[in-house]
Amino acid sequence: MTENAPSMAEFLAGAPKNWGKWGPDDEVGSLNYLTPAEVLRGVAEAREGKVFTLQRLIGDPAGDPVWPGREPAKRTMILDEATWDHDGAPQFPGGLHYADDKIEAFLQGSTQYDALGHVWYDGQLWNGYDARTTVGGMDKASVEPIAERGVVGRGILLDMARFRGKQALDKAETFTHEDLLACAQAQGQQIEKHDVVVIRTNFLSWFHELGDAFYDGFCEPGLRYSVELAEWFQQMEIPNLVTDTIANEITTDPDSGVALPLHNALMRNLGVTLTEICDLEKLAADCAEDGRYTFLYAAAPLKVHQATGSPVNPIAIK
Ligand code: UVW
Repeated sequence: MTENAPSMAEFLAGAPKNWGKWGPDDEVGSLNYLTPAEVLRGVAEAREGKVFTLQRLIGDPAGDPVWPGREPAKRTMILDEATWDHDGAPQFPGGLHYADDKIEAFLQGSTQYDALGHVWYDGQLWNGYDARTTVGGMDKASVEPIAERGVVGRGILLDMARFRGKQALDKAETFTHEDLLACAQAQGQQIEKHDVVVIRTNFLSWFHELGDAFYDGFCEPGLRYSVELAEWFQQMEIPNLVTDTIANEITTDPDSGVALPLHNALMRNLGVTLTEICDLEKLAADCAEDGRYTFLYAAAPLKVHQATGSPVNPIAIK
């Protein structure tokens, strides 16, 4: 982190806010835009019955990319055939054997939804909730209300890697909403109001190519915060930003040195949920093949009490 970076509040001065728009008790923010009519607009995109799951494999033998400081999920076998196959092993009538396992995982570790209260500054979360409500578990703006309602609407894939003629975007490569619009135009589609915006960078393929060196000078590519960018999200009433990177934006703003400002501009200030570390490769290949980049997007994060986020396996249906 840059020593003399401005504070988040200074950096985001003039950024738009949606606080209070859905009442003083709201905890799902821009997901409110996904009304039943918007669900049906998404359903209309499911025309061929092709299903794509967007979750990365937890416990992938090839490794799990995670935000620095977090660890990949660890799965442990608790019961297997070796458990039952010795003297003194528990016996069930009829000779029942079964396998049990458990995972120990950061809820923000793999493909995940961020709760709106996941990030904050100046002691306030989304909608103005006091940041002390996070202590010991999220009393406000946790993932629970998001999981309770589910996320269903029209999704649009913006394949930024393909648009820029690259196998994958590079470290610290940035783009803006103008680039997203140009990408959509090149794909022959338009981003519409209330679309779930899904961005492919394929940056995590570098994780598999570089191994541990992936984290040297860690700086992901992605959207770069500006007031205009935040205003575009607000005017387009985008409910959800989904990407295949760990944190959905350039890790550190190149000029100011501020880390993850878009997290705050979108989640804290506008109530736009973030979905991170998706696998968009099969979906992107299909979109490139048939030239159709829109689909029904559906995601059901897990209902975890007071959690800051939740693993999820989003689905795109064309
Ligand atoms: C942080 O907020 C640090 O990480 P993420 O939103 O990518 O889980």
